[in-house]
Amino acid sequence: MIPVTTFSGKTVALFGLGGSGLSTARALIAGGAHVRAWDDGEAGRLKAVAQGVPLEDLARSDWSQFDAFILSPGVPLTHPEPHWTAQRARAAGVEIIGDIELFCRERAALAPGAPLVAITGTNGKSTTTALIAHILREAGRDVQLGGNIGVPILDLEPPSDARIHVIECSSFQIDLAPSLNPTIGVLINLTPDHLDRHGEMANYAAIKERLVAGAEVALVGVDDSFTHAIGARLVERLAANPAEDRRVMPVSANRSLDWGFYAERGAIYFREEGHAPEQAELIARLEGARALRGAHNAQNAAFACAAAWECGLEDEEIARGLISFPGLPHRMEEVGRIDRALFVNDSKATNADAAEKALASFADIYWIVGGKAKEGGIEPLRGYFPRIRKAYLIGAASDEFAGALDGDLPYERCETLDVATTRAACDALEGDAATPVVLLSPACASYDQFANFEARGDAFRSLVQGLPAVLAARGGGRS
Ligand code: UMA
Repeated sequence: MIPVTTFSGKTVALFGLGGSGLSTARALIAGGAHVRAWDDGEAGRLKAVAQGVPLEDLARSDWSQFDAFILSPGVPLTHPEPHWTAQRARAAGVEIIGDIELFCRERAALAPGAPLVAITGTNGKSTTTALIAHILREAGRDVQLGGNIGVPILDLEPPSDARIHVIECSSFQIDLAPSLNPTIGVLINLTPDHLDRHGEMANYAAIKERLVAGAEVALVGVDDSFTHAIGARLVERLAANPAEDRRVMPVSANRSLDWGFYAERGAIYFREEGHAPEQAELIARLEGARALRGAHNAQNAAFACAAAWECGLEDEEIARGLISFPGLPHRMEEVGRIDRALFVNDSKATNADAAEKALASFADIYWIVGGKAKEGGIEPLRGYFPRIRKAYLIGAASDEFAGALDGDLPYERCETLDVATTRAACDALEGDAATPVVLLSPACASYDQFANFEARGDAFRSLVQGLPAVLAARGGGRS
């Protein structure tokens, strides 16, 4: 835990007693603050009481007594309308901040030079964050990994000069962290997302921009128009203010650059400004990096290489980390092999956009798809049908998806994941593909049959582990 000493002796209101709120309350109390916490839900309040966090119904509070207001990231700050607590805080002139801001202030007080790598973007930020942490750890660095990826930042070990904090930041968290100033800031990509919480794209992009604008080294994508514009703006600002000791480094996932880091033909390169193309340095090859298949992972890898390189790692250390990266659960996660067949759990793909990445990464796919359909269904995936041998439909979307596939792709209605897994495995093992892939990439939410996408992916993993016995009972894989 990182005790928050910067509010020692002060009175702080805190709202939202989920994972990050409870962690923040504990850290504030450990640092000597007087915390007054509340949550709309009883479950959070009960947990707080059990952990010795003092409750106060903030609707009845005198807000002039508070030195700060700590808000959980999931609670609306501005859109669709500010939560009532945010309105009360503003009316009383109390600053509204989150746990990342408390970390930044603690870092400034304790160890201002402590390395902080902060990662944001619309897609791929969890994989990139985990990959950076993995590469650094494999190279023997003392690494703390947390933030939006799941471990609240104040649950980590305190910052120090010899310890690197690698932190995933959501737009909600950046919005609550006005003094975020990472050593290395990473902005991977930007496409419209969370607009219900940010009103419009311009506002969402401006919030994301703050993470790199405050960084000593800003690693900024150039492959979409939003990040491209942000990078260009930063370059211009730094050119106009040479006294600012900051750098911008462009990163591309799909083309060589005049300078910066880029992925090209399965490898990651770095080209220094002013160097000729042939002088570009080969950092690492992606061949053999089994958890980094697909174009989207080339982007994640390019950023991770850039961040590790900026942390001072040697090329060989970076290459080793890429190869040994196990990947994140439920994201194109290899969960087994039976004979020639590979089994891949991509349960995190809860919409067509996400499923597209897995479909683009494999051939000879036996595709388990379905659940609670999203708007547009699987229509956007039609271009990938030639890669798919057969689809196995599960869940509430079965009728809709059968309609979309009819006449274009063989399919079978399986209703449940266990039936689909066995059917797909049998067909994959009986077919003539050299490396058939049984892929769970549902393009749907899981809620019709599972508590969440994690439960769906865990169920698939156990089904695959139990498959040899099931297949043996059916006669060696013959249905
Ligand atoms: N609550 C209220 N009233 C409200 C809204 C929420 O009382 O109007 C209370 C709930 O009753 C609950 C608490 O607030 O007790 C939940 O707070 P939260 O939604 O901020 O969730 P935490 O459990 O604190 O988790 C947060 C992040 N959640 C969100 O940003 C929504 C987690 O990111 C993060 O891992 C965690 O902090 C640790 O840093 C999750 C996420 O979905 C993975 N992030 C979004 C994303 O990735 O797209 C941004």
